Amino acid sequence: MTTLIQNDRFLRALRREPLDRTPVWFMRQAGRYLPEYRATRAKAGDFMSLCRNPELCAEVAMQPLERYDLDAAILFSDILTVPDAMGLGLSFAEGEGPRFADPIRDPRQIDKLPVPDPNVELRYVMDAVSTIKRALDSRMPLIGFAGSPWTLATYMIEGGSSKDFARAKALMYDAPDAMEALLAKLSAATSLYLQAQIEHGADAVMIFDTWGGALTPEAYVQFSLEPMAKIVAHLKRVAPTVPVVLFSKGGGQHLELMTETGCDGLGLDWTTDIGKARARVGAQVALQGNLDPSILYASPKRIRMEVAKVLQSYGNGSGHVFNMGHGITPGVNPEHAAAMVAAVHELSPAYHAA
Ligand code: 1CP
Repeated sequence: MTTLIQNDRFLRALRREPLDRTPVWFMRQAGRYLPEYRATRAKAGDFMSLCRNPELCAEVAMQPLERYDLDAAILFSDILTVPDAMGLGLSFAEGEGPRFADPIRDPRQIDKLPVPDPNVELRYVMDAVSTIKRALDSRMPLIGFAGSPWTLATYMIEGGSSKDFARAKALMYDAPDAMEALLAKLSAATSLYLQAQIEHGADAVMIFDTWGGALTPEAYVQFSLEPMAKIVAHLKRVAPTVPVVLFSKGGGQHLELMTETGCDGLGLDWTTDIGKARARVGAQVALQGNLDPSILYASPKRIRMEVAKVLQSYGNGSGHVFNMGHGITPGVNPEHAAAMVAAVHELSPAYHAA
């Protein structure tokens, strides 16, 4: 049974239904820029212990909602939980990025990788979804998420973050069949993972393709888009009414192809003009974005001006979810995020007048 959600602006915008104002949430809204997040993480010990504790996940997922008048909550977890569940051994050292103890260094490892059962190896994520849902008490929708197969593959092959994706791209060019086998496995694992998040209460899901923009247009289609399209097709079969948002950072030139996957919304980074994107694909999908996250380092007055420009560029009517073009960064003053949210509240109703 589905319970009615009190504030459903986010879901209505994804369905491009009429609204009173533009909904707003932001990527990494629960994170290191908030002192209360840092306190909870300290209580957990480290980042993965936080992710494995459903009560603390709910605590941090709710923190931004207490500070700001937002229209969606997002699951607190990470995209790298899936490769961890495939046995690669994820850890986050203090002040450093992610590390895999057993990265893929030989294509022969790929065939042996298991497709995890989300209700077993990723049980802690499902428990976090259920616990956050309970804490939300139907106030607003909960967004579930996963990484794109390509983005996960880069971390699995590099063993962590990378600037040039040297190993991942070498494998892609020298052994495309091995790369496709890895991506197929990740598509299967991610399809089940997102389906399980929906079964535990996620009201919409987003696929983060953070590194899709590092590929040539041809490689993007083969190695990033196609594996994501398989996931969208699976979700549309098992949960046709749950909106799916695709976000390829640096993927502004591929919006038409992304739309053809059958997704409901596209996340845009700040290098794409949202008005021009709407003219290209706005009749078929909603658009989410796309304030430059660095604007939050400027003054509240300047932030308001830039929010106004994004709203004006999208223009009249529904189909826009206000967000930033990427996650909020740890050095941002939380008051500046408040200025962004307030500006969306004040300035967006004019674009929804009957
Ligand atoms: O030190 C800490 O407390 C850890 C910082 C942190 C946080 C708050 C990491 C480590 N992950 C997260 C949470 C997280 N990650 C969320 C939670 C929900 C929210 O948005 O509030 C989400 C959606 C992610 C997704 C994620 N993790 C992405 C895709 C989105 C993006 O930002 O591009 C990626 C690439 C990761 C990998 C990751 N997790 C964390 C780090 C430091 C990294 C590496 C990033 C890189 O390689 O540059």
